[in-house]
Amino acid sequence: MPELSPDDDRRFMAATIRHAERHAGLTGTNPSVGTLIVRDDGAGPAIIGHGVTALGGRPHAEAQALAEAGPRAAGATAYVSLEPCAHHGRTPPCAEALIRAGVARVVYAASDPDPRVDGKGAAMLRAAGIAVEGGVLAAEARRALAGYLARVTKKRPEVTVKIAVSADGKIGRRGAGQVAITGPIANRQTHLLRARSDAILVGAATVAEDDPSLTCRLPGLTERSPLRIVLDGSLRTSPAAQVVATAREVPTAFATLDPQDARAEALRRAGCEIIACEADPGTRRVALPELLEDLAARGLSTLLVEAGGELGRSLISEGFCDRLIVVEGENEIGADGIAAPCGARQPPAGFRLAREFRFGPDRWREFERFA
Ligand code: AOF
Ligand code: ZN
Repeated sequence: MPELSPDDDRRFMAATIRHAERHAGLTGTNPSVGTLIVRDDGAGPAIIGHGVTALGGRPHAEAQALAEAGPRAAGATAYVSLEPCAHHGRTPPCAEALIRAGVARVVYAASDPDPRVDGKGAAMLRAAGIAVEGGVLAAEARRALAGYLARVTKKRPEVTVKIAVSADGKIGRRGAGQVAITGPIANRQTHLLRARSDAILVGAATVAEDDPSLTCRLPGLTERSPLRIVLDGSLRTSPAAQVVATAREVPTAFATLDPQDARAEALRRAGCEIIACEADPGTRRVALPELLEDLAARGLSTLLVEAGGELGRSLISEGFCDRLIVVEGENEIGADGIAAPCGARQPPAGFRLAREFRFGPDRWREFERFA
């Protein structure tokens, strides 16, 4: 069988990572992993099996790709975006399935930090005489797996802070309620971002000011509205707020310092969950590190923060913001506007531009933290 070249490896791994994106945000606490089985019978390399971690997390990607490839997997190359697992979970180890299928070579992108895997998957494959190559397009795969990797290695979710800023760098106008800054295309993109996140966090000030619903309203994805969390240390949110009024349809939680308060009881009766938080000893406000740790312990891997100025600023300055999305509209708000925590073109120190799109009149910029 002709050998696959390093160029083939990168090309098929890129396709594997793209394939894994299909179930991003839909696999529970499991990462969405992709697998392609490729063989070349002389007419050039061809994909004979493909798999992505199933909705909810199981079966894993490899099992599905191998099932599709059938006996032709023998002698083929398997591309996997994450090191194949080595543990007996609710399914037998994928490394074992690859060995049993007789694949000749396994190429994977990112290593799996889960202590039950962590190199053991690769070792099992090598011990069975399979050629194993790790680290192919590792950075791309790590980006796609960022939520899972943050939860396992940093014990906190991956945090994306998203802000919409006007052309003059404002996020709204005090006392004016919701101010439209971005247009329909960028707004749909925001809803897609919500659908792929495990939870959305906003500050109580944003709820008081904008009264947002924070749901995903894309056709076909409305049931993908993530958990809404309002950071409200002293529970000042009005029971008439939209997030409270719809708490029985869309899961909603309040992160507070006063879980025993009568207002907490009223929110519970309205269907909200109350998350008891620790206070930061200096500011006496909800301590963000502990809250993030608590969310990760609940199995949340990706947190989208639709930030007002202050919460965004705190997350960025405390080093918890992994990805910053700034959507810049074309209109100006004026001198009475609320200043954004950062500029749309000039990211905070330590961030660099990763991707940029135009959505109608709006500019969507994604900055990622480096170092
Ligand atoms: C793979 N392929 O498609 C995925 C993997 O609870 P379990 O038994 O499903 O195991 C969860 C762990 O499996 C998870 O922490 C991660 O290490 C790995 N995910 N591994 O070989 C896959 N989704
Ligand atoms: Zn597995």
